Formats: sequence, C-alpha cells, structure tokens
Amino acid sequence: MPVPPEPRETQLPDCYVLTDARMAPVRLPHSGEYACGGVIVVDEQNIGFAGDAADLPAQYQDARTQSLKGRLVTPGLIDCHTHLVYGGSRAREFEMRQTGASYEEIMAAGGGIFSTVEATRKASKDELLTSALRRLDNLIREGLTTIEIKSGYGLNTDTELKMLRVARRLGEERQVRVRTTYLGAHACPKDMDADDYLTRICLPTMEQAAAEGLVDAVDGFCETIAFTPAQIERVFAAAAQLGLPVKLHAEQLSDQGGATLAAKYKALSADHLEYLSDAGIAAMADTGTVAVLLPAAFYALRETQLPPIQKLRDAGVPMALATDSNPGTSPMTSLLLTMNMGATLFGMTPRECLEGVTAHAAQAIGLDDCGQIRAGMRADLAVWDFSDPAEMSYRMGDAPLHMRIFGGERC
Ligand code: DI6
Ligand code: FE
Repeated sequence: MPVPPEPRETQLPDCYVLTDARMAPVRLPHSGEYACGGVIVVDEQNIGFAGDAADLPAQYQDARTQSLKGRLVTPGLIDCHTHLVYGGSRAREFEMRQTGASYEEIMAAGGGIFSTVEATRKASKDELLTSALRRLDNLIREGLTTIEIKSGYGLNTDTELKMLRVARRLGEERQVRVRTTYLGAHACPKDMDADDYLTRICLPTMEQAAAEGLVDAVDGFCETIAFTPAQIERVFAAAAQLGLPVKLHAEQLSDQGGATLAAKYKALSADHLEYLSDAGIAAMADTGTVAVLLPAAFYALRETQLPPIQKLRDAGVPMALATDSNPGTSPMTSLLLTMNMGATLFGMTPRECLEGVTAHAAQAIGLDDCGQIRAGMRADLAVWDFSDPAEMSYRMGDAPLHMRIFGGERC
C-alpha cells in the first residue's frame, strides 16, 4: 500500500530511533535468518539496534525518535557490478544493432568496447567525472549507498589509472561508498597479441594501481571475443600475489568454463552466467562464489538464453543483481528497474531481487558491514513511500524514495 509523501526533515541528531518501520526481510548470507522488526537505532555511523520496539535496549530509551509511519526500510541499495566511468556514447552502434549488426560483429569491426576505449582515452578526468556523476546521481535517487566501479576502457596504463582515480573521486563527491575493480583484462587492444598485452601492459598496470591503493578487486572478461581461461588464470595468479580478491565476467555469450576457474581462485563473484554449466554451478556452490546476474545486459542484447536460476537456487548459490551500467550492453542506471527485470525476465522472487541488491550484493564485493539491517552494520538505509517490499520489483519507473541514510546521515 502506498504511504503518502510528506516534507522531509533535514537534520537528525547523532543517535536517533526510527520507529514504526516496516523492515524488509533480508536473508543474512550463509544463514536462513531473516532480519526484520519495527525499530531501528542509528547510533552515529552504525545501526545500534534493530528489532521489536519492546526489545529496545535501555540505553536508547531516551533517544530522539522519528516515526516512519509504517514505511518500508531496506538496507541502502548496492550496485555490485558497474562500468560507470567511461567516455562517449554508443547510441550510434545501438542504431546499427537495430538494423541487424550483432554485438560481436560490431566489436570485430573495431567498434564496441574499442570505440569506448578511444573516447575514454581522449576524455579528461573532469569530463569523465561529470558524465559518471550524472549516472551516479540517477542511482542515488533510488536509494543507492554503495557502488562497485570497474576500469577496463583504458587498456593502457594512463587511462586505466585515470578511470580508477575518477571512480575513487566519485566517492568524495557524493555520499556513497565506492569499491573499485581493476578490469585491465576487459579486451585486448587492437593489433596486439593478448598474452603480450597481459605481460607488457595489463599486469604491470595492475601492480601500479594496487601500489597506489586504487584497487579493491580484480576482474576479467573470459569470452571468445576477449580472453581465454588460460589468460584469465594469469590475471588471477597475479592478483593473488598482490592479495587482491577476484571476480569474473563469465559465461555471458558462451560457456568457457569461466565460473569453474573463478571458483578455483575463490572468486567473490562470477557475473552474467547465461551459459553457466552444471559443473560451474557446483564449483560456485562449493566456494560460496556469488552469482551476479545482469538482466539489463540480457535485455539490451536481446539474449534468449536464461541464466540457470532454478539450479542456482537449488545449489544454494547466493544470487545478486546489478545494473552492469556500461555504454555498450547496458546503458542502465536504475537498480529498481534491474530488480523488475530480475523478476520479470529471470523469474526471481521479489525477495530474491531485494537480497540481490543488498545482502548478496555486499557479499559479491567483499563487504560484510552493509547490505543488512542489524546491530553493528553501517547505518546505510533507504526509506520508501511503500510498505510492501514486493513493490520494489513490481513497479516500473516509480521510485518513491522517502529518504536515504548514509553512515547515519540523512542525505
Ligand atoms: N560484458 C559486458 O556486458 C560489458 N563488458 C563485458 O565484459 C560490455 C562492455 C561494452 O560493450 O562496452
Ligand atoms: Fe560488465
């Protein structure tokens, strides 16, 4: 049932109690437990208590309260797979695809990822920042509090580092947490041998980026149009040497055994997974690797091969959902619409969709202090003019965010 909007209060004290909250049940990773209740204590940056009003700890009895009047409260949303920083646009190529050219054909002709590489190399840091901020603001308007951002449109040292610096800067420009992922193994520059590219550019750049503290994880694109499993293994081995966790674009267009390889390196996540095999599912279940599903890329490519949702469910593989925001296959900046697509296109339940952009998304980027509403977590919250969590996946183009709380601060 919709809850009518009302004027917002801007200042809240350091410690306050949100009462009459309809807390979304979000399953905690690795357990069957559901966190829900009616009262949330925000104690500086963290959640001090979440549960029934009757159980409110004595120390918070006198804290200031604010009634949410039965509104739904969810963890702040987490977009765990994006390519948010890039130059240019691929609207022209979209037009070409509408008249028959395939994504792979456009890339083979030097377009696709390569046209974005060219535009990103040319763009200044400020230009990249401005265009990424516009996309980020769209996500923030829908309750986003954490975002993962990949490099991968530089394919040379300067531009890869430039992208990562811009990504970090986004976290200073807005009240949002940014996790950066080095994706030097996104595509092989034209006229270069892939192994040579890895040896001379991709791996040394990774080391430099890590030394500068610009990288939280390492990713690759394992595909016929990108890198072979053997080449990805070189990237993963180098990441392991640097103590960086890995993730992988796997089984997006064909089955390369990428998910199994990712699991071998205890990857945080394997992403896309339309062509995932039974062996890949078993390997992911074994290591607790999160399946990050990207329905907007599926939609934009008019893919017909569905990721094996029921098998992932049966195997107990945690499923996350993300926008994959990128200029080629997913010009998407809405996590709510992504949830709708997860439900409508992939058959996920509204609860799975919500877990997919909260608890499981946090797990997919290696964070254990957000994505859930319970004591000790960061107070990253989204309050909605809804009371039923299913509304989030059900509606299209309707994002009635009442307020966003980031590290305890209302913003
Ligand atoms: N898979 C994707 O969907 C994006 N990258 C990747 O490895 C697409 C990147 C692009 O087309 O620019
Ligand atoms: Fe991607």
